[in-house]
Amino acid sequence: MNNCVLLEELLIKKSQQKRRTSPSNFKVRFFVLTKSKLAYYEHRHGKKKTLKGSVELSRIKCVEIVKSDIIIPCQYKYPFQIVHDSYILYVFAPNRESRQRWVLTLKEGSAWQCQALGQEAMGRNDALDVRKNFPVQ
Ligand code: 4IP
Repeated sequence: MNNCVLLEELLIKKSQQKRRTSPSNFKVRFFVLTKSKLAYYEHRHGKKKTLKGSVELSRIKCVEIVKSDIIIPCQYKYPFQIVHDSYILYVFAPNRESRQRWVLTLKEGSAWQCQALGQEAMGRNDALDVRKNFPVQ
């Protein structure tokens, strides 16, 4: 049940820079959202996709659309951010509708997970704080 796919699409992600020496780069990844996690894969036509990373929905603190005045340095121009653990995953959708779908479904999914695990769901104030503290680059 938790493995059933809610959304899947090719999107672009920015490296999360988990280490001080991590590069800042952008990769096209195949994103798959289920009721329990968001996973992203390297996707090459005709080849088996390789898992590159995943985030448990219960670890997500905030999901928000990102507003930016600067030029977006990748092909997809509709960014949103997923704040989890102590990282921010910036993801770029190809159009406004796609971004809206991902943001809403991720918000719902993480709220379900938090409820299921008896945790406090992410609140509106978290989102506002995060946007203040992590302006878009
Ligand atoms: C990698 O750069 C990729 O962008 C990784 O993304 C990213 O991991 C790494 O960030 C970054 O160092 P190189 O391929 O040039 O090594 P992906 O996993 O999609 O390939 P994240 O964590 O963003 O998935 P760090 O911070 O994990 O090093």
